[in-house]
Amino acid sequence: MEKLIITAALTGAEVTRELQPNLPITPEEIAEAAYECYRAGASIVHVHARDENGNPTQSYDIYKEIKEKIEEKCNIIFQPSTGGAVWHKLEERLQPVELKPEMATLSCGTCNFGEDVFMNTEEYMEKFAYRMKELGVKPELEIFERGMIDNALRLVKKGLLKTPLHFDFVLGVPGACPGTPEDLIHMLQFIPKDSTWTVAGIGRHELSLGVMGIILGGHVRVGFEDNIYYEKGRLATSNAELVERIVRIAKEMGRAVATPDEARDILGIGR
Ligand code: KMH
Ligand code: ZN
Repeated sequence: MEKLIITAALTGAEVTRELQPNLPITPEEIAEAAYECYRAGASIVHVHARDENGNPTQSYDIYKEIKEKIEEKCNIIFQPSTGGAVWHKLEERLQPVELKPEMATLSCGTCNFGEDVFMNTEEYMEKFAYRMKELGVKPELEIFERGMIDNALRLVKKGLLKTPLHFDFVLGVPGACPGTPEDLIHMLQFIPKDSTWTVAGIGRHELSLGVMGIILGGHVRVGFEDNIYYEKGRLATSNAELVERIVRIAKEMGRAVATPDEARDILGIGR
C-alpha cells in the first residue's frame, strides 16, 4: 500500500475560540500550527484564513502572508480553501488560487450545511476548475454527497479537470452525507480506479473514518476544522495532537506515513 498522506485542517471557517480555545487564527498561529503538524507527520495543511477580528476571510493578502510564513518553517504542502464560509461570494472564494499554491480545494456541489446552504453551482465549479487548471493548481475535490462525484466526472468530460483525480470525502456534515463506514464504502465504488482519495470525518466520525482511510488504502484528514475533541468530553490541545494519534495508529497497522515530498509524488503534484 502506498504511504499515508495526512492532511491537517487547522482552522476552518466555522469553529470559534469559544468552542476551541486552541484554535489557530492569526497568520503566525496558523503557520506555527502547520509546523507542529508537519513535525507530527502531516504532509498537507488545509488552510482557511481569518481577519484581524477572527472572522473567516478569503483575502489574497492574508493567505499570502500565511503561505509565506509556513514556507519559512517547512515544506508541507499548502492547500488553501476555495470553500471559505457559506456566505462568501464566488469571486472572493477564488482569491487564494491566484497565489498558485500546489493544491486548493474544489467543492463539487451544493448541499445543506447545518442551518445554512453551501452553494456550489455548475458555474462556480467550472470557473474554479478552469482557473486551477490554468495556474497548475492540483484540485482536491470535496465530496459532501454522492451526486458530487458525478459533478466532478462531468468536469473531466468538459476538459476542466486533469486525471488522475484526488477526492476528499467530507462525511458527517449535518445536512449532507452521514459519516458511517458504510457511507464511505458506498462512495468509493463510484470514483475512477486511478484516483487517490482522503477522508475527513466530521466530529466523532473523524477517528473511525480515519481508521477506515488507513485500512482501505486511502488517506486521512484530521484537525479542528472537522473535529475539536480528542475524545468525548475532552477538547484536543492542538491540531498536532490529532495528527499524532493518526500517525500512531497508522504505524501500529503497518502503514508508513508520507513526507511532503512523498505526498507530492503520490498526488502527481508538479506533473
Ligand atoms: N467551510 C465550508 C462551508 C473547503 O474548504 O473547500 C466549506 C469548506 C470546504 O470548508
Ligand atoms: Zn475547508
